[in-house]
Amino acid sequence: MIALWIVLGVLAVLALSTAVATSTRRRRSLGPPAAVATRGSSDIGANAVSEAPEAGPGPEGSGAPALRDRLGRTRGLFAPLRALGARGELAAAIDAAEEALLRADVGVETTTALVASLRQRPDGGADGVLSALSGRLVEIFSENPDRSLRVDREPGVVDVWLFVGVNGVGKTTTIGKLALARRDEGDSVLLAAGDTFRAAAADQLALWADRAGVELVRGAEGSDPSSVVFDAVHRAKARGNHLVLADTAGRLHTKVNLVEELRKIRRVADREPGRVSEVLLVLDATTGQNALAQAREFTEAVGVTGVVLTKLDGTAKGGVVIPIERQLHLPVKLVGVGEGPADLVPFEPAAFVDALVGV
Ligand SMILES: Nc1nc2c(ncn2[C@@H]2O[C@H](COP(=O)(O)OP(=O)(O)OP(=O)(O)O)[C@@H](O)[C@H]2O)c(=O)[nH]1
Ligand SMILES: [Mg+2]
Repeated sequence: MIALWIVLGVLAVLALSTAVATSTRRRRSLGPPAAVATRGSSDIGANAVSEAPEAGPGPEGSGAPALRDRLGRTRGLFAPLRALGARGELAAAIDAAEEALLRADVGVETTTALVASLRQRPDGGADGVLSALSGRLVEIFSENPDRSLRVDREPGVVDVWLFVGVNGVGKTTTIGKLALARRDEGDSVLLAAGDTFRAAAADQLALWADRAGVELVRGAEGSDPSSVVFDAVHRAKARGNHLVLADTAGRLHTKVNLVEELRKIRRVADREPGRVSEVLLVLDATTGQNALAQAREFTEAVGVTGVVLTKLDGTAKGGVVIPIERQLHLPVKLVGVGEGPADLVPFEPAAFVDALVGV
Protein backbone atom coordinates (compact mmCIF):
# COMPACT_ATOMS: atom_id res chain seq x y z
CA MET A 1 0.00 0.00 0.00
CA ILE A 2 2.80 2.39 1.01
CA ALA A 3 4.66 1.48 -2.20
CA LEU A 4 1.54 2.36 -4.21
CA TRP A 5 1.37 5.81 -2.57
CA ILE A 6 5.09 6.40 -3.31
CA VAL A 7 4.57 5.49 -6.99
CA LEU A 8 1.52 7.80 -7.23
CA GLY A 9 3.51 10.63 -5.57
CA VAL A 10 6.43 10.28 -8.01
CA LEU A 11 4.03 10.29 -10.99
CA ALA A 12 2.31 13.48 -9.69
CA VAL A 13 5.68 15.29 -9.29
CA LEU A 14 6.73 14.26 -12.83
CA ALA A 15 3.44 15.49 -14.35
CA LEU A 16 3.74 18.82 -12.52
CA SER A 17 7.31 19.47 -13.63
CA THR A 18 6.47 18.66 -17.28
CA ALA A 19 3.57 21.15 -17.17
CA VAL A 20 5.81 23.89 -15.70
CA ALA A 21 8.54 23.30 -18.29
CA THR A 22 6.02 23.45 -21.14
CA SER A 23 4.48 26.70 -19.95
CA THR A 24 7.95 28.30 -19.47
CA ARG A 25 8.91 27.35 -23.01
CA ARG A 26 5.65 28.79 -24.33
CA ARG A 27 6.12 32.07 -22.42
CA ARG A 28 9.64 32.41 -23.79
CA SER A 29 8.49 31.84 -27.36
CA LEU A 30 6.03 34.72 -27.01
CA GLY A 31 8.62 37.01 -25.48
CA PRO A 32 9.90 40.21 -27.09
CA PRO A 33 11.67 39.85 -30.42
CA ALA A 34 15.23 40.96 -31.15
CA ALA A 35 15.98 44.64 -30.64
CA VAL A 36 16.55 47.10 -33.47
CA ALA A 37 19.66 48.99 -32.44
CA THR A 38 19.56 52.76 -32.34
CA ARG A 39 22.36 55.20 -31.87
CA GLY A 40 22.48 58.72 -30.57
CA SER A 41 21.67 60.23 -27.23
CA SER A 42 18.72 57.96 -26.52
CA ASP A 43 20.36 54.74 -27.63
CA ILE A 44 17.13 52.89 -26.99
CA GLY A 45 16.42 49.85 -29.10
CA ALA A 46 13.12 49.25 -30.84
CA ASN A 47 11.44 45.90 -30.93
CA ALA A 48 9.83 44.25 -33.85
CA VAL A 49 6.26 43.74 -32.71
CA SER A 50 5.45 40.32 -31.34
CA GLU A 51 2.07 39.83 -32.95
CA ALA A 52 2.72 37.36 -35.72
CA PRO A 53 0.96 34.14 -34.78
CA GLU A 54 2.42 32.30 -37.76
CA ALA A 55 5.99 33.29 -36.89
CA GLY A 56 7.88 30.60 -35.02
CA PRO A 57 10.39 31.62 -32.39
CA GLY A 58 13.88 32.65 -33.48
CA PRO A 59 16.92 30.57 -32.66
CA GLU A 60 17.19 32.09 -29.19
CA GLY A 61 13.48 31.53 -28.54
CA SER A 62 13.15 35.30 -28.87
CA GLY A 63 9.77 35.41 -30.62
CA ALA A 64 11.36 36.92 -33.74
CA PRO A 65 10.56 35.11 -36.98
CA ALA A 66 12.88 32.13 -37.44
CA LEU A 67 15.27 33.30 -40.16
CA ARG A 68 16.14 29.82 -41.41
CA ASP A 69 12.46 29.24 -42.16
CA ARG A 70 11.86 32.63 -43.69
CA LEU A 71 14.97 32.40 -45.87
CA GLY A 72 14.07 28.85 -46.80
CA ARG A 73 14.12 29.35 -50.57
CA THR A 74 17.54 30.99 -50.68
CA ARG A 75 18.86 28.57 -48.06
CA GLY A 76 17.59 25.66 -50.16
CA LEU A 77 20.02 26.57 -52.94
CA PHE A 78 22.90 25.54 -50.67
CA ALA A 79 21.33 22.14 -49.91
CA PRO A 80 23.35 20.27 -52.60
CA LEU A 81 26.56 21.71 -51.12
CA ARG A 82 25.51 20.75 -47.59
CA ALA A 83 24.60 17.27 -48.83
CA LEU A 84 28.19 16.64 -50.00
CA GLY A 85 29.30 16.70 -46.34
CA ALA A 86 32.82 16.37 -45.00
CA ARG A 87 33.95 13.84 -47.61
CA GLY A 88 32.86 15.78 -50.70
CA GLU A 89 35.54 16.43 -53.35
CA LEU A 90 36.86 19.98 -53.10
CA ALA A 91 36.29 20.71 -56.81
CA ALA A 92 32.69 19.43 -56.67
CA ALA A 93 32.06 21.43 -53.49
CA ILE A 94 33.36 24.63 -55.05
CA ASP A 95 31.21 24.07 -58.15
CA ALA A 96 28.16 23.56 -55.93
CA ALA A 97 29.00 26.74 -53.99
CA GLU A 98 29.40 28.74 -57.20
CA GLU A 99 26.11 27.51 -58.60
CA ALA A 100 24.25 28.28 -55.35
CA LEU A 101 25.73 31.79 -55.16
CA LEU A 102 24.83 32.59 -58.76
CA ARG A 103 21.31 31.23 -58.37
CA ALA A 104 20.88 33.22 -55.14
CA ASP A 105 21.55 36.34 -57.24
CA VAL A 106 24.81 37.23 -55.55
CA GLY A 107 25.91 38.34 -59.03
CA VAL A 108 28.93 37.44 -61.13
CA GLU A 109 31.37 39.97 -59.65
CA THR A 110 30.94 39.00 -56.00
CA THR A 111 30.51 35.29 -56.77
CA THR A 112 33.82 35.29 -58.68
CA ALA A 113 35.59 36.94 -55.76
CA LEU A 114 34.05 34.53 -53.24
CA VAL A 115 34.88 31.45 -55.31
CA ALA A 116 38.50 32.63 -55.70
CA SER A 117 38.82 32.83 -51.92
CA LEU A 118 37.24 29.36 -51.53
CA ARG A 119 39.79 27.82 -53.89
CA GLN A 120 42.49 28.66 -51.38
CA ARG A 121 40.78 26.25 -49.02
CA PRO A 122 43.01 23.15 -48.93
CA ASP A 123 40.74 20.48 -47.38
CA GLY A 124 37.69 19.69 -45.29
CA GLY A 125 35.48 18.75 -48.24
CA ALA A 126 32.15 20.50 -48.64
CA ASP A 127 31.91 21.24 -44.93
CA GLY A 128 35.24 23.06 -45.16
CA VAL A 129 33.97 25.04 -48.13
CA LEU A 130 30.78 25.95 -46.25
CA SER A 131 32.66 27.13 -43.20
CA ALA A 132 35.13 29.12 -45.34
CA LEU A 133 32.20 30.68 -47.19
CA SER A 134 30.46 31.56 -43.97
CA GLY A 135 33.65 33.14 -42.58
CA ARG A 136 34.15 35.18 -45.74
CA LEU A 137 30.55 36.42 -45.69
CA VAL A 138 30.83 37.49 -42.06
CA GLU A 139 34.03 39.39 -43.02
CA ILE A 140 32.21 41.18 -45.85
CA PHE A 141 29.39 42.24 -43.54
CA SER A 142 31.81 43.38 -40.85
CA GLU A 143 33.04 46.09 -43.23
CA ASN A 144 29.78 47.90 -42.49
CA PRO A 145 29.79 47.73 -38.70
CA ASP A 146 27.21 50.43 -37.99
CA ARG A 147 23.65 49.27 -38.65
CA SER A 148 22.03 51.45 -36.04
CA LEU A 149 19.09 53.69 -36.84
CA ARG A 150 19.87 57.22 -35.82
CA VAL A 151 17.52 59.08 -33.53
CA ASP A 152 19.09 61.80 -31.41
CA ARG A 153 16.09 63.00 -29.37
CA GLU A 154 17.76 66.35 -29.08
CA PRO A 155 15.45 68.88 -27.43
CA GLY A 156 13.80 71.11 -30.03
CA VAL A 157 14.85 68.82 -32.90
CA VAL A 158 12.61 66.44 -34.81
CA ASP A 159 14.45 63.49 -36.37
CA VAL A 160 13.12 62.58 -39.80
CA TRP A 161 13.56 59.20 -41.45
CA LEU A 162 12.79 59.33 -45.16
CA PHE A 163 11.77 56.12 -46.90
CA VAL A 164 12.59 56.04 -50.60
CA GLY A 165 12.43 53.38 -53.30
CA VAL A 166 10.59 52.44 -56.47
CA ASN A 167 6.93 51.52 -56.37
CA GLY A 168 5.81 48.32 -54.76
CA VAL A 169 9.01 47.55 -52.86
CA GLY A 170 7.36 47.84 -49.43
CA LYS A 171 7.98 51.42 -48.23
CA THR A 172 4.54 51.99 -46.72
CA THR A 173 4.39 48.55 -45.12
CA THR A 174 7.86 49.02 -43.63
CA ILE A 175 6.86 52.38 -42.12
CA GLY A 176 3.76 50.77 -40.64
CA LYS A 177 5.71 47.91 -39.06
CA LEU A 178 8.30 50.34 -37.75
CA ALA A 179 5.70 52.71 -36.30
CA LEU A 180 4.35 49.84 -34.21
CA ALA A 181 7.80 48.73 -33.16
CA ARG A 182 9.02 52.19 -32.19
CA ARG A 183 5.81 52.96 -30.36
CA ASP A 184 6.21 49.80 -28.33
CA GLU A 185 9.70 50.95 -27.48
CA GLY A 186 8.31 54.21 -26.10
CA ASP A 187 9.29 56.41 -29.03
CA SER A 188 6.99 59.27 -29.87
CA VAL A 189 6.35 58.84 -33.57
CA LEU A 190 4.38 60.73 -36.21
CA LEU A 191 3.81 59.54 -39.78
CA ALA A 192 3.99 61.76 -42.87
CA ALA A 193 2.13 60.59 -45.98
CA GLY A 194 4.63 62.05 -48.43
CA ASP A 195 3.29 59.87 -51.25
CA THR A 196 0.62 62.19 -52.61
CA PHE A 197 0.72 60.60 -56.05
CA ARG A 198 -2.21 58.31 -55.18
CA ALA A 199 -4.84 58.92 -52.49
CA ALA A 200 -4.77 55.20 -51.72
CA ALA A 201 -1.17 55.54 -50.52
CA ALA A 202 -2.19 57.85 -47.67
CA ASP A 203 -5.19 55.61 -46.90
CA GLN A 204 -2.86 52.63 -46.59
CA LEU A 205 -0.59 54.55 -44.22
CA ALA A 206 -3.63 55.76 -42.24
CA LEU A 207 -4.52 52.12 -41.50
CA TRP A 208 -1.07 51.53 -40.03
CA ALA A 209 -1.24 54.82 -38.10
CA ASP A 210 -4.56 53.71 -36.55
CA ARG A 211 -3.14 50.35 -35.73
CA ALA A 212 -0.12 51.92 -34.02
CA GLY A 213 -2.18 54.69 -32.42
CA VAL A 214 0.10 57.37 -33.85
CA GLU A 215 -0.76 60.57 -35.67
CA LEU A 216 -0.63 60.88 -39.45
CA VAL A 217 -0.20 64.07 -41.46
CA ARG A 218 -1.48 63.80 -45.02
CA GLY A 219 -2.29 66.10 -47.92
CA ALA A 220 -4.76 66.06 -50.79
CA GLU A 221 -4.03 63.80 -53.75
CA GLY A 222 -1.58 65.53 -56.06
CA SER A 223 -0.51 68.07 -53.43
CA ASP A 224 3.13 68.98 -52.88
CA PRO A 225 4.75 66.18 -50.82
CA SER A 226 7.36 68.58 -49.43
CA SER A 227 4.63 70.63 -47.84
CA VAL A 228 3.17 67.48 -46.25
CA VAL A 229 6.58 66.68 -44.76
CA PHE A 230 7.04 70.31 -43.68
CA ASP A 231 3.66 70.25 -41.91
CA ALA A 232 4.48 66.90 -40.33
CA VAL A 233 7.74 68.18 -38.85
CA HIS A 234 6.04 71.27 -37.39
CA ARG A 235 3.12 69.24 -36.10
CA ALA A 236 5.58 66.82 -34.48
CA LYS A 237 7.42 69.69 -32.82
CA ALA A 238 4.16 71.14 -31.50
CA ARG A 239 3.01 67.77 -30.15
CA GLY A 240 6.37 66.79 -28.74
CA ASN A 241 6.89 63.85 -31.14
CA HIS A 242 10.61 63.40 -31.71
CA LEU A 243 10.54 61.11 -34.74
CA VAL A 244 8.80 61.51 -38.10
CA LEU A 245 8.64 58.55 -40.48
CA ALA A 246 8.04 59.98 -43.95
CA ASP A 247 6.67 57.96 -46.85
CA THR A 248 7.45 59.03 -50.42
CA ALA A 249 6.10 58.14 -53.84
CA GLY A 250 7.78 55.32 -55.72
CA ARG A 251 6.64 56.50 -59.09
CA LEU A 252 5.90 59.81 -60.77
CA HIS A 253 5.29 60.82 -64.35
CA THR A 254 9.01 60.82 -65.08
CA LYS A 255 12.13 59.68 -63.30
CA VAL A 256 13.54 63.23 -63.33
CA ASN A 257 10.44 64.41 -61.46
CA LEU A 258 10.92 61.73 -58.84
CA VAL A 259 14.55 62.60 -58.21
CA GLU A 260 13.82 66.33 -58.04
CA GLU A 261 10.91 65.75 -55.72
CA LEU A 262 12.92 63.55 -53.37
CA ARG A 263 15.71 66.13 -53.23
CA LYS A 264 13.21 68.84 -52.39
CA ILE A 265 11.57 66.71 -49.67
CA ARG A 266 14.99 66.09 -48.20
CA ARG A 267 15.89 69.80 -48.19
CA VAL A 268 12.60 70.78 -46.59
CA ALA A 269 12.74 68.01 -43.97
CA ASP A 270 16.23 69.13 -43.04
CA ARG A 271 15.14 72.66 -42.13
CA GLU A 272 14.78 73.48 -38.45
CA PRO A 273 13.29 72.03 -36.39
CA GLY A 274 13.61 68.98 -38.65
CA ARG A 275 16.75 66.97 -39.25
CA VAL A 276 17.02 64.12 -41.72
CA SER A 277 18.84 61.50 -39.71
CA GLU A 278 18.13 58.52 -41.97
CA VAL A 279 17.37 58.11 -45.66
CA LEU A 280 16.34 54.49 -45.87
CA LEU A 281 16.27 52.92 -49.30
CA VAL A 282 13.70 50.16 -49.48
CA LEU A 283 14.62 47.39 -51.90
CA ASP A 284 12.61 44.32 -52.86
CA ALA A 285 14.77 41.19 -52.62
CA THR A 286 12.65 39.41 -55.23
CA THR A 287 14.06 41.76 -57.87
CA GLY A 288 17.58 40.44 -57.25
CA GLN A 289 20.31 42.20 -59.23
CA ASN A 290 17.83 44.85 -60.31
CA ALA A 291 17.77 46.02 -56.68
CA LEU A 292 21.48 46.73 -57.03
CA ALA A 293 20.85 49.04 -59.98
CA GLN A 294 18.15 50.87 -58.00
CA ALA A 295 20.50 51.25 -55.05
CA ARG A 296 23.10 52.88 -57.30
CA GLU A 297 20.58 55.35 -58.72
CA PHE A 298 19.04 56.37 -55.40
CA THR A 299 22.42 56.73 -53.71
CA GLU A 300 23.53 59.08 -56.44
CA ALA A 301 20.26 61.03 -56.47
CA VAL A 302 19.47 61.55 -52.78
CA GLY A 303 22.13 59.91 -50.66
CA VAL A 304 21.19 56.83 -48.69
CA THR A 305 22.13 56.02 -45.09
CA GLY A 306 20.88 52.46 -45.05
CA VAL A 307 18.88 49.79 -46.82
CA VAL A 308 15.73 47.96 -45.85
CA LEU A 309 15.61 44.73 -47.84
CA THR A 310 12.04 43.44 -47.99
CA LYS A 311 10.40 40.19 -49.10
CA LEU A 312 13.32 37.95 -48.18
CA ASP A 313 10.65 35.37 -47.41
CA GLY A 314 9.50 33.56 -50.48
CA THR A 315 12.42 34.47 -52.74
CA ALA A 316 15.51 32.54 -53.74
CA LYS A 317 17.29 35.80 -54.51
CA GLY A 318 18.21 36.67 -50.93
CA GLY A 319 21.89 36.55 -51.88
CA VAL A 320 21.54 40.08 -53.25
CA VAL A 321 22.24 41.37 -49.75
CA ILE A 322 25.89 40.38 -50.28
CA PRO A 323 26.72 42.63 -53.28
CA ILE A 324 24.68 45.47 -51.76
CA GLU A 325 27.16 45.46 -48.91
CA ARG A 326 30.33 44.42 -50.73
CA GLN A 327 30.01 46.44 -53.93
CA LEU A 328 27.98 49.44 -52.82
CA HIS A 329 29.14 49.63 -49.19
CA LEU A 330 25.60 50.33 -48.04
CA PRO A 331 24.62 48.92 -44.65
CA VAL A 332 21.48 46.77 -44.72
CA LYS A 333 19.78 47.86 -41.51
CA LEU A 334 16.46 46.04 -41.55
CA VAL A 335 15.01 43.09 -43.40
CA GLY A 336 11.40 42.32 -44.20
CA VAL A 337 10.55 38.64 -43.85
CA GLY A 338 6.78 38.70 -44.29
CA GLU A 339 3.71 40.92 -44.43
CA GLY A 340 2.79 40.78 -40.73
CA PRO A 341 3.57 43.54 -38.23
CA ALA A 342 6.34 41.51 -36.58
CA ASP A 343 8.00 40.63 -39.86
CA LEU A 344 10.60 43.38 -39.86
CA VAL A 345 13.81 42.52 -38.07
CA PRO A 346 17.24 44.07 -37.67
CA PHE A 347 19.78 42.70 -40.10
CA GLU A 348 22.17 40.64 -38.01
CA PRO A 349 25.02 39.33 -40.17
CA ALA A 350 25.87 36.26 -38.10
CA ALA A 351 22.25 35.12 -37.94
CA PHE A 352 21.78 35.80 -41.64
CA VAL A 353 24.90 33.86 -42.65
CA ASP A 354 23.85 30.99 -40.41
CA ALA A 355 20.37 30.97 -41.93
CA LEU A 356 21.88 30.89 -45.41
CA VAL A 357 24.79 28.47 -45.26
CA GLY A 358 24.80 27.09 -41.70
CA VAL A 359 24.81 23.29 -41.48
N1 LIG B 1 6.15 38.75 -48.39
C1 LIG B 1 6.41 40.02 -48.07
N2 LIG B 1 5.64 41.01 -48.57
C2 LIG B 1 5.94 42.27 -48.25
C3 LIG B 1 7.03 42.61 -47.40
N3 LIG B 1 7.08 43.97 -47.29
C4 LIG B 1 6.04 44.45 -48.01
N4 LIG B 1 5.36 43.45 -48.60
C5 LIG B 1 4.18 43.53 -49.49
O1 LIG B 1 4.54 44.20 -50.68
C6 LIG B 1 3.41 44.89 -51.22
C7 LIG B 1 3.78 46.34 -51.54
O2 LIG B 1 4.08 46.99 -50.30
P1 LIG B 1 3.89 48.56 -50.12
O3 LIG B 1 4.30 48.86 -48.72
O4 LIG B 1 2.55 49.02 -50.55
O5 LIG B 1 4.98 49.10 -51.14
P2 LIG B 1 5.34 50.61 -51.50
O6 LIG B 1 6.80 50.67 -51.70
O7 LIG B 1 4.77 51.53 -50.48
O8 LIG B 1 4.59 50.79 -52.90
P3 LIG B 1 4.12 52.17 -53.61
O9 LIG B 1 3.32 52.93 -52.62
O10 LIG B 1 3.32 51.69 -54.79
O11 LIG B 1 5.36 52.88 -54.06
C8 LIG B 1 2.32 44.77 -50.16
O12 LIG B 1 1.44 43.76 -50.56
C9 LIG B 1 3.06 44.36 -48.91
O13 LIG B 1 2.27 43.61 -48.02
C10 LIG B 1 7.86 41.52 -46.90
O14 LIG B 1 8.85 41.70 -46.18
N5 LIG B 1 7.49 40.26 -47.27
MG1 LIG C 1 3.47 53.10 -50.62
